[in-house]
Amino acid sequence: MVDNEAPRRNEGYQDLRDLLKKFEEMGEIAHVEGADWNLEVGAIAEMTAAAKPGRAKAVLFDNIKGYPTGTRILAGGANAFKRLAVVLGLPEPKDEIDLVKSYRERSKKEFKLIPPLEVSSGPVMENIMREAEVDLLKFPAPFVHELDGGRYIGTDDAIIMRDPDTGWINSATYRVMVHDKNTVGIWMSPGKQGRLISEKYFSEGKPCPVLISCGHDPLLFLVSHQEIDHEVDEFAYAGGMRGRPLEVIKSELHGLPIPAHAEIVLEGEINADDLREEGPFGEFMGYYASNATLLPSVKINRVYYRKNPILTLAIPSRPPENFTFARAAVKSAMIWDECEKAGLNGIRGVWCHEAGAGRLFNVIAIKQLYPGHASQAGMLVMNCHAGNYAGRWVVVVDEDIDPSNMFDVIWAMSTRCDPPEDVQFVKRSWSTPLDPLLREPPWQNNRGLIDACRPYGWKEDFPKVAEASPSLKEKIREKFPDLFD
Ligand SMILES: Cc1cc2nc3c(=O)[nH]c(=O)nc-3n(C[C@H](O)[C@H](O)[C@H](O)COP(=O)(O)O)c2cc1C
Ligand SMILES: [Mn+2]
Repeated sequence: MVDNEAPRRNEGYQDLRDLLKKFEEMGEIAHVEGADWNLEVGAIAEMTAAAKPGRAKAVLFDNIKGYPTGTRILAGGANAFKRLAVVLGLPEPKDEIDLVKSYRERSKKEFKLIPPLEVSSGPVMENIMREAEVDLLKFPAPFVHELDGGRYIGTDDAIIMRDPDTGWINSATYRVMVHDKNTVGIWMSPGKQGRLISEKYFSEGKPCPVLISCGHDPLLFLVSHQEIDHEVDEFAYAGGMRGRPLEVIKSELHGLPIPAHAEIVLEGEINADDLREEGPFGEFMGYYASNATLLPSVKINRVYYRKNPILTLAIPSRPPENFTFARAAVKSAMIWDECEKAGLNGIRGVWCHEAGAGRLFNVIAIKQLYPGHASQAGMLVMNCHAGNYAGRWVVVVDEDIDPSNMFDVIWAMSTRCDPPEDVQFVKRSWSTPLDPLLREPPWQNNRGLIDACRPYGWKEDFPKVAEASPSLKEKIREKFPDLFD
């Protein structure tokens, strides 16, 4: 049953094209003409995002070398305060924690899963290539970084699969390399939901049906690259976030749901017995941590695409990356929610720092209410589903510290944390071959929990902070306004 009574929060835009018009009016798009898909597109996207974390414009490439006018690439769609607020249907935030709080408020008050709505057609069906017509080189898949092993058509993508046992649809972002005009490779880290689903098909000797959406509304990318609970359909999650169902069309070959307003969607099967070399690819922790490997290849038999298609592009690299701000904001809110649902009291803020690629350095602020509270908070951040994969550091701070402000966090670590007492280690956690510290399977890593709160036992006696009081600051601001413009 589709819930059509739900509020239509994102009524303002229907798909990526409408959204681009809006971003244009907001002055949030940088246009680039004539860039080469070979290294230039990737370097421009990487460099512009890194120059202004959380505030860089999205980059729209047209007249890409060797491709017709109108065949475009969009990089960093939602990766800034103003644009992320539009995509999430939230007011423009003042700062990081304000964004996290308004996301949470919305999800607490209004959020429920809204299943996708099946429709008979949509813009993605404007063009279809079938069987021998399939030619992936029609799209300007970029060769992203100098040491990569090939061209990547899927970075800001959504890999859509159906669990053969339950019918659950999973949508996830996994990188997709082009092998040739009708073959690609999808790299899925051990334990990822799509990988578990594909292994079920393989264990029965069957190929795994798959859709690969390579251009779409940034909301689809946001839900596909977050750690959403097992057996929760990301499309229903996206529907819940926007307040109306995502429209989908049944695919021709496998009846999988094609987002009706997507730009480019490939359909095929993953074949466990046809292995091809995939990678290497510069990855999100900022390294080439793993070499090329042999992976099941994906034979593409259908391509559905809009006129003048737009490929969406995310650039994993040395942080800050062109997707890590948006990821950090949503992940911070999800971790906060999960900790609260696990019973944690007194949370004042959570922020997943971009320097940790939005995963490896996460900070929670609490008002300490009982002995052991800080350890509990740190362990929950480290082990809840949204915070677990590929983590490294969790820092717990008191409520007077803004967890998104690195200066404050370092001050707390420097003055309230006694290393041998306040740093704890957790071993054998869920990581990935992309972790530069890991050299072989099983891909498990070790973590540090830094308790940078005032020691609970004597926190009331902890030395007072040497800083003008809020009331004195206020008086000074009023009396000498010119000093503080
Ligand atoms: C730009 C980008 C690229 C990613 N590439 C991969 C990848 O190649 N393989 C992978 O396992 N996870 C990749 N991830 C992380 C997954 O998208 C993320 O863990 C997500 O939760 C997976 O969905 P699932 O929980 O349904 O498996 C990527 C994330 C982003 C933002
Ligand atoms: Mn999933």
